[in-house]
Amino acid sequence: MLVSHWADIDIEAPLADFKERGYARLGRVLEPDGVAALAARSNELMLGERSIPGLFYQHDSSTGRYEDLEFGAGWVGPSLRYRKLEKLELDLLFLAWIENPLFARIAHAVLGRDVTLYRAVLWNKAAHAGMALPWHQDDGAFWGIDRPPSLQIWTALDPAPREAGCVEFVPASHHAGLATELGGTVPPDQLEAEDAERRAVPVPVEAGEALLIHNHVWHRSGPNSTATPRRGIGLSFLSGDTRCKRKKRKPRVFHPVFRGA
Ligand SMILES: O=C(O)CCC(=O)C(=O)O
Repeated sequence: MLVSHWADIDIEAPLADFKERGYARLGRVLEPDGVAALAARSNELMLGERSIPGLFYQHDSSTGRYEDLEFGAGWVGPSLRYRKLEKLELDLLFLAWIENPLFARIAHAVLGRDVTLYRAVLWNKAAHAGMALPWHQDDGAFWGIDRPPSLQIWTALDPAPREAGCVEFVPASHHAGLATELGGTVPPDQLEAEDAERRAVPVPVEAGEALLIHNHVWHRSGPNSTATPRRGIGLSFLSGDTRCKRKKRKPRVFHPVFRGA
């Protein structure tokens, strides 16, 4: 599925951008047959044509508003309007993509020899649907880990122009760390203070392109007003020594990746 010239892809320039701005374009990394296979697999999973025990589902809200999302409902029947699917590593086709040698090179460069997977998510916005995901950061008390995560790699399975709800960033916002201890959604007073609306940079991509996303960079995405879905695979990696801090339930043990690389 990976482009054949992967070993020649320069990762230094994207990694420098990632460090400086909190996000970077990696360019086209997934071949069209891989795009087609992973997109088809995404739909099979959403339509229940293939079922994988342990896969996590969250459907779009009926109003299309993020605030109205129903948490904990999981699988609610066949629908192409699931907002996200998590634990993609349970699916062998997705796992093959997650563990590709280009991502291994990048993850080792950023995180060291031992790398684990915090989450592997299908971010889906159905045609003429999907919701506005507000400005947020991917860390904080809710993530329950003992050190800040940094590296996420997002791969487009469809063209994601602005109208389809491409991911947008406030460049360099990651340098200030977490906006709140809890993490997640950035509060309105901070958005205003930092002039987020004016500084927002939409990053449209073609199917098969990938982005590096720092967990702390402020990012968001809009609804999809186009006639095609907008699907992306978001992978969050951790350094292998990161531990889960949760106490109420058994601490999570993160899935090791790139052991062979
Ligand atoms: O794909 C999206 O719309 C959101 C992606 C995102 O927030 C993430 O990867 O952390």
